[in-house]
Amino acid sequence: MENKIFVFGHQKPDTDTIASSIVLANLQTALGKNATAYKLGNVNKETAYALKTFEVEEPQTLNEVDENCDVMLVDHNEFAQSVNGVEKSNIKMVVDHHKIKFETKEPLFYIAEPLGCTASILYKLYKQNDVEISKPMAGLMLSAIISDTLLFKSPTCTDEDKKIAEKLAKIADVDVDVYGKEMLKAGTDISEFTPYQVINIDSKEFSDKNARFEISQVNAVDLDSVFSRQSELEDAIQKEIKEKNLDFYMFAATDILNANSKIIAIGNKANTVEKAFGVTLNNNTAMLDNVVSRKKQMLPNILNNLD
Ligand SMILES: [Mn+2]
Repeated sequence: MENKIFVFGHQKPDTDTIASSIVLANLQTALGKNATAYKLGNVNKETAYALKTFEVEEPQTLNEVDENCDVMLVDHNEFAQSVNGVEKSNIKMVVDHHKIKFETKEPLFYIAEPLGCTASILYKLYKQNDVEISKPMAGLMLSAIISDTLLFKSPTCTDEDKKIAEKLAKIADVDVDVYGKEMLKAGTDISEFTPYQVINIDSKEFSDKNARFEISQVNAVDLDSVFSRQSELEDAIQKEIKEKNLDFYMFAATDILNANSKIIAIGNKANTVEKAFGVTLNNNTAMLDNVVSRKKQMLPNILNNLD
């Protein structure tokens, strides 16, 4: 038997990372390889909903790999976001849709496309290899596209992602809009989370032009319920600012049904946020119309307005 291949996505896994790991392992198995999907951390509620709907088992957790391991990476390529020991392992393949910061040791398959989702690239790999897509695999790929593109509302979404999602929905036998909203909603339940956990669900720190700041994002269907916790969220944010010595912190609750974000911005340079989006903070909050993507909207606007 050929060497076992470990297939996995990034740390703090999202739906694309988990779905794409399972799907690539499935495709490789169909092609005669001995491939198994793994996760690098707990799955979130949205992903759990997708797995349950399409009756697919959650992958086992992988803590580290060594020089004897054959691996395939999905939905990431930077070693800092990957598993411990990845730099020593034998990387056989990367399938990804992020900017590339990757060093190769050996020749490999590197498949990158600027699409909204890794799963869209995997759909094309099934077609190229003439492998049939099962209903559960179609359901997972569809879930990943819905998640990464916020049901096609994110500016990261391409026409190709939309077309592929329509084809997958037919195989998965679901109504994209109905299923998509239910799946996204399942991921927005933050009632059991402490304020610290809420602001750290999906948070990234950045530094540029002598400014250090953090942008945190949560998906929501009911902005009022998120903001009923504003004062305790602000306490948690103040603590982060102090501990990390940040110039400002922006917390965005993104309304996934209406494609807007309501923010809390705090810190010495919080006025950067006002300039970036042409808004005035009122009680530390503002509404950003049509802003949903950190990668394509929030971060670039802020970077363009740092002093
Ligand atoms: Mn992705």
